[in-house]
Amino acid sequence: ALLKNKLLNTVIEPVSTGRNKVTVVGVGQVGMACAFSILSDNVSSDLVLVDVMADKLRGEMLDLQHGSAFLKNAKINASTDYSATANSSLCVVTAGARQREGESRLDLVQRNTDIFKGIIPQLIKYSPDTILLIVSNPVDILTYVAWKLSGLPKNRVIGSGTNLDSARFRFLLSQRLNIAPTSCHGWIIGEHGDTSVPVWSGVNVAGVRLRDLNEDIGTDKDTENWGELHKQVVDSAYEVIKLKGYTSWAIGLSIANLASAILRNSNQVHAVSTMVTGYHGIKNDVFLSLPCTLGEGGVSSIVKQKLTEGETALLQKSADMMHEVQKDLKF
Ligand code: 6V0
Repeated sequence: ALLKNKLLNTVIEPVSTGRNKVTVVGVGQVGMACAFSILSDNVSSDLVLVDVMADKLRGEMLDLQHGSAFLKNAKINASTDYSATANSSLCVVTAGARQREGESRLDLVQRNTDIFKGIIPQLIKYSPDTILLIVSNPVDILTYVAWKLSGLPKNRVIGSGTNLDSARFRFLLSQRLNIAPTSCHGWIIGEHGDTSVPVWSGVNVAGVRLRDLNEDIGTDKDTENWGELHKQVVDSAYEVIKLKGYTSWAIGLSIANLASAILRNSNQVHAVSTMVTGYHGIKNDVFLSLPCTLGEGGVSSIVKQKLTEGETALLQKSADMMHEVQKDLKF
């Protein structure tokens, strides 16, 4: 008899419930930061990596597997074949080209749409009940592309959107106020990119609205120039890319945070990219970030933020721009 059979009396063959199985497509800087954050935060104990670069994929898998004893014994797999992803509760898509120095997110759109044509149908084939969490840029448009290619209901196709921009904004507020980021409340909505909208009308600490203390906050009239913080948020990715070549840790942490809300069915509110048709006067089918409750069904509701006229106008402008780009895309 095999040693294993001398050691163990089998009661049943182990079964996998697959309940918190997560697939990450793309094992570049962003995909690996997402995978690492998801594992080290114990968001999933069953992770599958997919990429087209077989050697890099296997190397990343082995490197993580060697750490599984420190990751609460998580199961870590990788394959270039999508059958390994079967029955994933969540699929995080980070595959695709990234911005080069000075390139905008929108410059990537057709290249990454073509890549998605090979990815999204495969994911859905093996996990028809999954939730898609799109990270590749330009994230809002690619979330629309993923929604189209997947045929999934809109609640189950989510873009990482401005969850990261909001975190950057809260960090910058925290630096200026010397209060922890989680105690500085502020939302960046709209496009994850150059036309994102800071909702200054709602920025608060402990319910005290900063606009009640400085009615010009966020405008050109403000002598303290708080509006600079939003400019810094918009420039964040460009600055980090210029300095280190890519961004990774913050997006990875932000994805683990979203994955946790979804898999734990927590109904946490996050600014994520969702279908916004009919909200804030937006008419076209576009995806932009609004504060959404996240759970095991994906987006279950959208918070009706009271936006000022100016904020609504900015959001509508983003929506028009998304639509302009989308209508020329070739599927
Ligand atoms: P990277 O390090 O070049 O990795 C991309 C990975 O995708 C590589 O390993 C490729 O082999 C893989 N890939 C390419 N084509 C396919 C395919 N058809 N199937 C499977 N895998 C494939 O890029 P990086 O990881 O830095 O960035 C990935 C994407 O994330 C880019 O589009 C970035 O712009 C985007 N980001 C999005 C952010 C957000 O907030 N939403 C933040 C940071 C980056």
